[in-house]
Amino acid sequence: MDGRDWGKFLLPYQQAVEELKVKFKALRKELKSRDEYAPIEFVTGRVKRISSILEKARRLDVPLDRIESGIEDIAGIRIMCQFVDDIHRVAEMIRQRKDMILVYEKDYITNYKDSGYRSYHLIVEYPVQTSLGSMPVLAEIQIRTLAMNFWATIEHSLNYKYKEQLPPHVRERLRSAAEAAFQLDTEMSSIRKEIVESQMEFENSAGTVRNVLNAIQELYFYRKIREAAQFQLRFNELWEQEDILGMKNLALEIQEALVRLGKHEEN
Ligand code: 0O2
Ligand code: 0O2
Repeated sequence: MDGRDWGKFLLPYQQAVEELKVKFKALRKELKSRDEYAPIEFVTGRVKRISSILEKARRLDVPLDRIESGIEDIAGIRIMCQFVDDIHRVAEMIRQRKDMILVYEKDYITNYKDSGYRSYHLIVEYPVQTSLGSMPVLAEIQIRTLAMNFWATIEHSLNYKYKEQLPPHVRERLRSAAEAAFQLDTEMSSIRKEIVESQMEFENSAGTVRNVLNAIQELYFYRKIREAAQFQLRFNELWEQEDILGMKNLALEIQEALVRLGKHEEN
């Protein structure tokens, strides 16, 4: 049996997973604030368990002194997207990054696995900064839609439970469930435009409501009680009628009123 110090061996992988999670979560945040729509839904990550590393080394015939290069997913990051198109956008962003080097890609979306598994995998080399200097570690980034993730999570847990000895009829049903997940993704992609537009519309109207309410507060602040109360009444009416266009016009009117009062500029 290998006498290596696993704690020490896994340390750079843990660091890589933590850092990559922070980086991709930050990317999500940045894209969201810039785009009002983020191609990344959520990010998870894990370091492979020692028993799984040993099992994989045995299955792939990787000598234990070569697992650093022979097993590519000791550090694993998973990026979940709403739509299939988003997967390609995220993959392209990873290809362009300067803080990791793309080693190779596996397109299990076009070439889905026999099990029915679909995902886009990128194997990257990520330099971890240690006290002894920079240490490159391999990491596997899996990019998938929520539907692909739903299927893979359940299939993985069933396989785990049945120790990869799933009865043939169950395998067959899982394959058709994967097909159903794929149909769902296709259907969602086809209405994507409408979904994205409605998301942007929502963010937009939420912003308008915020602007109107803040401006009314400002009028109260400057003791323009009558104007503020009138605007508040009109706001209530428009809110009741869900009149977005009317709300936008009201926002403009209040801004103009504030400018006229000369109060807005003074601050
Ligand atoms: P939020 O805003 O709470 O969702 P960490 O504590 O950072 O070391 P982390 O990232 O919390 O570890 O753990 P993990 O297991 O890597 O990732 C879990 C993250 O994925 C959490 O987000 C979960 O909320 C999110 N997550 C898991 N399943 C789903 C899901 O089905 N839908 C969505 N939208 N998110 C999911 P955070 O980072 O805690 O942030
Ligand atoms: P974990 O940590 O349990 O997820 P392999 O194909 O396994 O001989 P390879 O080529 O290194 O070896 O890996 P591959 O297939 O490119 O990707 C490995 C990872 O992809 C797996 O990790 C899974 O996370 C995921 N994966 C691949 N195929 C399937 C599948 O049929 N079902 C599910 N649910 N996930 C799959 P591990 O090793 O399972 O580790």
